[in-house]
Amino acid sequence: REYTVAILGATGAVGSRLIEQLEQSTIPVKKVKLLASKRSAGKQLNFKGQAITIEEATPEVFESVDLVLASAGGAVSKRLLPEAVKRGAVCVDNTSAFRMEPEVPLVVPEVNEQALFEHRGIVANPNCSTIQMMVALEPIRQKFGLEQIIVSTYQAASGAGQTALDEMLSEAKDYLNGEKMEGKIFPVKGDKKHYPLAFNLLPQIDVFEDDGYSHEEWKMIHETKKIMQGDMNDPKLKVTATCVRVPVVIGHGESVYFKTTDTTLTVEKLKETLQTAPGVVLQDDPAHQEYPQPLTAEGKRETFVGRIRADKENPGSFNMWIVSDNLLKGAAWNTVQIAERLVENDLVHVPTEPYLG
Ligand code: A2P
Ligand code: 11C
Repeated sequence: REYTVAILGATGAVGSRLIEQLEQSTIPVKKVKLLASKRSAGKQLNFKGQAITIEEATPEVFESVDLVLASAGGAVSKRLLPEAVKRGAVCVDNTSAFRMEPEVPLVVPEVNEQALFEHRGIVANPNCSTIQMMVALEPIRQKFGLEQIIVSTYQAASGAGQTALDEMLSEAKDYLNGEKMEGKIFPVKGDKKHYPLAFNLLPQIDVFEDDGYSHEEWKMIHETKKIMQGDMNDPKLKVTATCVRVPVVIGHGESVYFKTTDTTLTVEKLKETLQTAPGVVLQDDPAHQEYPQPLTAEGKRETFVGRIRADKENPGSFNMWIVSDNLLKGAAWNTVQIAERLVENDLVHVPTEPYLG
């Protein structure tokens, strides 16, 4: 079987990587449709060297589409993906629109691929900072049990999209030219106040909840529980997070402190486990100053792990440092990887009782 694949949000930061990852994937593609807003309709982008005209995303364009890879924002997904499912397309959604719906599997293939078998038309791709943490921690959880995760993130500007990234780069130019930096997008487009990100750190990603956590922190906590335990509220695994935007272009960093259930566990055993874990590259050699960095992770599909240290006062607890390309494993590659698994398992069919939002 060959598939007609639509990329929704094809002109965006993730969209351009979706095109590239689909070009490199094992999915037999019959036809590609590139979709964006009215503003981009009529412009052209290449797929495997062939110019394709961008179409405005409307419900009707999904007629005869088999697979949709969506990354045009939550509101667009909410409006259009049910329309695509109605027309028989299976959707892999990179936005947060449906992640917490019980009918929608939230999938990191290295962790919970089996959840794909339950899909009812829409599969959700987790948040970028959640995905890389799952890839690194799941093999540890499987072997040694996991009781608690305390994570602080260092998230790149590109996580907020292409226009936000462009703003940070122009702020940097202004700063170096001795001009005043004027932030209009960060920390959150449309929020009450804005601050420059260049040469700065912003401890706010997404809007704040009533309890003082940012929505990005909320996502890391609840998505982790849904992916690892199947239930976003399961209290068994304790998770807490602090999310910070840093003036890095691509690549999220995470400092993770975790408590296993094995008080005899050593750094050596952890390294052995991570060395053979799917999707993980162990980069941990302090003697040679080898550790993960955003600049070296950029453009790679893997999740890089290093700086593993035992908490000497709490046996079974450890610190480690995780970096991955937020636009690839954090977004486009995980999305295409899910699509590959749907194809391999012959799951590109909308069931008789589809989930329509
Ligand atoms: P466009 O370029 O036409 O605005 P990013 O996350 O990098 O900001 O990219 C957002 C993506 O979502 C872009 O491809 C953008 O297309 C697309 N998009 C934004 N609004 C809509 C909409 N109303 N319908 C379809 N696509 C949209
Ligand atoms: C960021 N993690 O870095 C966000 C972007 O839920 O898919 C991804 C938002 C999401 O700003």
